[in-house]
Amino acid sequence: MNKKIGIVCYPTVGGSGVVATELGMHLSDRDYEIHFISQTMPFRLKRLDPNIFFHEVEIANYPVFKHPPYDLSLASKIAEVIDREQLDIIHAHYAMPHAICALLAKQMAKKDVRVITTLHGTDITVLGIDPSLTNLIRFGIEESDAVTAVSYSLRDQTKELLNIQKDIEVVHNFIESDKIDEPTDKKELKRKLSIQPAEKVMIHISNFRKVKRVQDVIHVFHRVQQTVNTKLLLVGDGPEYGDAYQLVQNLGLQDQVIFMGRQDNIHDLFAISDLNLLVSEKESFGLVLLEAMVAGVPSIGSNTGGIPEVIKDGETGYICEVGDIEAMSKRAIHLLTQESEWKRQSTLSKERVRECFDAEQIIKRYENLYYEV
Ligand code: GMT
Repeated sequence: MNKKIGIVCYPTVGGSGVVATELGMHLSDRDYEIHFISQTMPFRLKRLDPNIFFHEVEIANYPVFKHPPYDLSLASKIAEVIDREQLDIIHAHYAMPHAICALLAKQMAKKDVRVITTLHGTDITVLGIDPSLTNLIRFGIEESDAVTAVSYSLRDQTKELLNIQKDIEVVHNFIESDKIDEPTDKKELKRKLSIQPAEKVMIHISNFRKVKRVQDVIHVFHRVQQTVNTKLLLVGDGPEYGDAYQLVQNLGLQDQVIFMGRQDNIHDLFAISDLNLLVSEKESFGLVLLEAMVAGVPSIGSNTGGIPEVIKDGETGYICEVGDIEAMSKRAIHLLTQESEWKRQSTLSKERVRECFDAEQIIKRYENLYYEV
């Protein structure tokens, strides 16, 4: 048996939880013993695996607490699991509060452990610059035994915004690029969604937070559909859902935009899509871009954060400035009407994801780090 790793993450829908869960499952295949410590069972953790354990954090609730102290319960649970299961490493995903709780647990536990923190995005770009949290997050980073960031952009921002001297290793997010595709009956799926066989499909998948600029996606689509026979799939849910829905009504696009809510089977949706849009204000990586690439779907992304590290401009999609609806629409129309260019970029997308973001090589980077610390 290899090392014993405790993984602390947000279990619900969200890229950092997906990355943490996938990492744990890959490590268990490599004979590591994995202990997830979280509020609820990570949502992607569906399969039964004798090397994977889940430890639920019980939150102490008592009338004197105005807010039940989840963070302290988490730290206490991590310490308990370190000692009982004799963990070697705690890998905390997302600085707040996970890195800080892991460090507190390390001090409480009798067994010596190493703490690795992976920074994912808004833990730095939003929370890290909140004056009430900056010092705490800096502490979490400086005191961790090793720190990784999911993009060069996030590493540089962390160093600059928080004035960090410590080394931060960049380990990009990953995906299984050689997964055998389950046969998707594209025609049937399009028919079920009332999409004509010849119609093009644009897609946007997110948690519909302000930062994702879902309204820009709709404005781009509004322009594109004036030239190209196309439909838009909006997948996900979140605070901007209502406004997005209203905008679609106001623009008279209700017959062409399909709101799908949260969906599990993203692979099938990409199988019928021609173009993916991720035009966020801030985005440290954009995991959904990898899902699109695996399916051979080029993306239009905004020039922010880690997006330009994932999309190769002019090769696997296009990069446009944040909010530049006109440029995005032109690029989209170009890709949806120039079939040979679309095919070229579709092929390059599949190649790039295999070369640069394949789970096999990225998991090795994490394994090396575990041995280094
Ligand atoms: O930081 C967040 O907003 C949440 C986080 C999450 O849990 O989904 O998203 C971040 O981490 C993902 C996984 O590494 C990245 O793919 C996302 O780009 C990143 N989100 C932002 O930077 C807005």
